[in-house]
Amino acid sequence: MSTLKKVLAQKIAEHRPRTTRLVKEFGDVVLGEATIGQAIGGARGIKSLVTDISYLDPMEGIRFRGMTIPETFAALPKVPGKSEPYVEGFWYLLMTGDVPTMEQTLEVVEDWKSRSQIPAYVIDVLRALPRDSHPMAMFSSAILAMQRDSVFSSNYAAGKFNKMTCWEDMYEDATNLMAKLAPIGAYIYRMKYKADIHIDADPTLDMGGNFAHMMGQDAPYDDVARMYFILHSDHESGNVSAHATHLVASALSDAYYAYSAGINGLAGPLHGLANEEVLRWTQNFMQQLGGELPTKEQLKEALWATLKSGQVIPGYGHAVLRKTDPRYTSQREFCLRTEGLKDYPLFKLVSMIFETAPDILLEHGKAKNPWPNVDAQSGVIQWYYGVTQYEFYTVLFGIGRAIGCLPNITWDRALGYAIERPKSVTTAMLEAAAGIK
Ligand code: HAX
Repeated sequence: MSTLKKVLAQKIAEHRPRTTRLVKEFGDVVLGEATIGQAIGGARGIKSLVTDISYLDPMEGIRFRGMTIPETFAALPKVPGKSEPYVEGFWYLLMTGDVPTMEQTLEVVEDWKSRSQIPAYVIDVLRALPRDSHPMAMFSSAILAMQRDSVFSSNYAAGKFNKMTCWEDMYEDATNLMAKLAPIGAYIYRMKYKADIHIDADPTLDMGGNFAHMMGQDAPYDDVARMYFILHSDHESGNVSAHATHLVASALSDAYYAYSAGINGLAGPLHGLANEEVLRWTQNFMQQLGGELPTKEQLKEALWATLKSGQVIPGYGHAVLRKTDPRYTSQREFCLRTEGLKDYPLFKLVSMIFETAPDILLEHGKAKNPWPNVDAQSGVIQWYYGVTQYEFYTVLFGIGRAIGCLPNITWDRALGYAIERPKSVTTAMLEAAAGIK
């Protein structure tokens, strides 16, 4: 058994009594009450999910296993000669709550390599889809197609389900799936946008390095990929992609069914697709100006025109955060310290939007959070490094998001979280509760 799996087994054994005690002895303790606004308004703020993998504070932003983004990046083992940490080490951290040593990290690197081969039938599925299918539809189809290889489902069908040990099958599925996501993403990219000419994996590289290699991207894109995947990994389990994954897995569906569902949620423009929308918006706007940067007045007009036409300003606002997303700040800092990128016109435009949009959103008076989220900045970096096909950006997000969602559902299984089933009420019931006659 790998070190990671052994440590995970021990952590699960230690954690289980806490969950059991809470349910048995304190199950009736009230956490908060739902309002009519929350029932109609997307269950915003209702505390009814549990995860220890990450926590999102409205003012501070994300903490991964208790650590802020800068603390996380500083703590994790770095790829020799590179500036960003191993994605594999981050996976170990999210799974176990422990910062791995270099040795433990390299064990995961090798484990992922041994599981990373894309099955031939997945290539067939991808090639059978119309070439103009959205890359997220392709990505989701590829994940779903691999369900036939689920260890959990085949053991379940063979009558081998055991509530105490079934997390191990989920762990195997989660790791098998995680190891294949980056190669699948790169395959979709090259098939759709690079004349269908593919690059074989380089067995000497880590996940981030290999992804850059298979995409056909030179350094420092490998570090960009590592940073991007880590930053997009998780944001508590309440966001649409993580919640959809958790919800589907709660029916004892396997990791493939569950994460395909998560990817489908991520493909919505109010969620992960916002990074594509940001680029579409900024590119269209710059095109209208003949490639020039706008004046502040022109920018204000364009932002107001978007709002007045009933659309949202993509990359701004958040369901939980009430300040600038630290993931935005991290990427902005990356741009500011990268020669060439800091003076790049698209980055300048994104910075101008950062200076302008919050005031406009405040004046508009609707958005509870006028500040940028992760998606406002991520596309610029991709564009700068030559990945200009912005409809692909959410696939990058989806590779990263799995690093959070898959450990989450492994722990869901380990702690025996129940099938999810919130209660519905009728509109008449709400009217009665409100005292409306
Ligand atoms: N532009 C214009 N209006 C906005 C807005 C924005 N960026 N953000 C919120 N609003 C509006 C909402 O549409 C809502 O209007 P209605 O009352 O007419 O329905 C009102 O302000 C209140 O919304 P809220 O409570 O502030 O925000 P929600 O929790 O309902 O929604 C969203 C959060 C992220 C979906 C929202 O801010 C939004 O649509 N932003 C733009 C799209 C985007 O950037 N999405 C990515 C978010 C981060 C993420 O998940 N990445 O994957």
